[in-house]
Amino acid sequence: MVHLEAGKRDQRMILEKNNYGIVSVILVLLCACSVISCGNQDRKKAAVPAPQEDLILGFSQIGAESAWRMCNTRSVQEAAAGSGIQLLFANAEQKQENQIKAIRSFIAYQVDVIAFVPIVADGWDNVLLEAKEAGIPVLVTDRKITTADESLFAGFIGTDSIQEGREAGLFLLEKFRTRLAAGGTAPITVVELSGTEGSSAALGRAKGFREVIDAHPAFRIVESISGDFLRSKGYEIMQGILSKNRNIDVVFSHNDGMTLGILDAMQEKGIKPGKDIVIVTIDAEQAALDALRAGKVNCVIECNPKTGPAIMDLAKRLAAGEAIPRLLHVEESVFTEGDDLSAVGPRGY
Ligand code: GYE
Repeated sequence: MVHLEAGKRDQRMILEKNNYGIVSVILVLLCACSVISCGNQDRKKAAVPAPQEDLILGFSQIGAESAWRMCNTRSVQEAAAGSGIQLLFANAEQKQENQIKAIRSFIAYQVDVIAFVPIVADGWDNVLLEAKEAGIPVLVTDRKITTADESLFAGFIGTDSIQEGREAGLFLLEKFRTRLAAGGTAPITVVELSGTEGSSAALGRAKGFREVIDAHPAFRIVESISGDFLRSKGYEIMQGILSKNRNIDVVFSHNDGMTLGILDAMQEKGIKPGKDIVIVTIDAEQAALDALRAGKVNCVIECNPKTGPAIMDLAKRLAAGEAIPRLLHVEESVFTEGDDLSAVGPRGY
């Protein structure tokens, strides 16, 4: 037995007493949890709907890579608070393995519903099967997954990335209508800054864009590089491209975050974005609308981050054992340089 000075002994006693206190609290909590989760488990096994007033939603978010993402997070958190739903929120800091860990902890905690934003499309079947076996319905939000078993999730709410890509292509057909009609030999050179590799947002935007411009051989994509939806990478990549090639007609950027970095890099090189080079971007953050008004970008395609209230409504329906629509695409607009933007209010992100 280590001999301690009086003071220390008293302290240790207190600690031990406290330890005992803490230990007993933890024990009670564990019992409570196991009772709750047993209760939840039994209720789920018996497919008895969760009482709405104490609905627990586990939400796995990707991270905080853009103003868009942070608005999406706020929308979810505010909507949960506003509808009395207990939200277990996990920020995965851009890592799929963290999302899988978070979903597993939601299953262990026996939440009533799980919702998540899949950072990439592939690799979810195992953990979603675990949720299914635990009787917990899963809602996929914002980005889509690819799966061999569609029954692993109850439904999707979010953006139609393919349509966003098409809108970008359609704007360019209009913008270069005269040049296309003239049928000149000089290609219209396009640089694409794409989003997170393997994400449905990047895959869809790239696919929709090519669906439109591939029908017009005058367009030539000379570079397509992932900037991971980050402003810093948008800046770096554009700096690199401009140091070796200035013969660029168009930049198609998969999100406003990267676009803001691109504008910085261009202006540093004395290039006038929106004039010397046509810029098409997606998200419709406030900064992008401001750049459109200032003539620094030519087309902004909205991607709506404010899905919180709809997610809470779907979570309640799932917890009540109701079926939900398999696919819900949110309403989105397109803003172009020719539009009267005076009626467009503050974006909130
Ligand atoms: O466009 C971008 C964010 O998943 C649709 O992710 C979303 C995208 C959005 O980083 O800003």
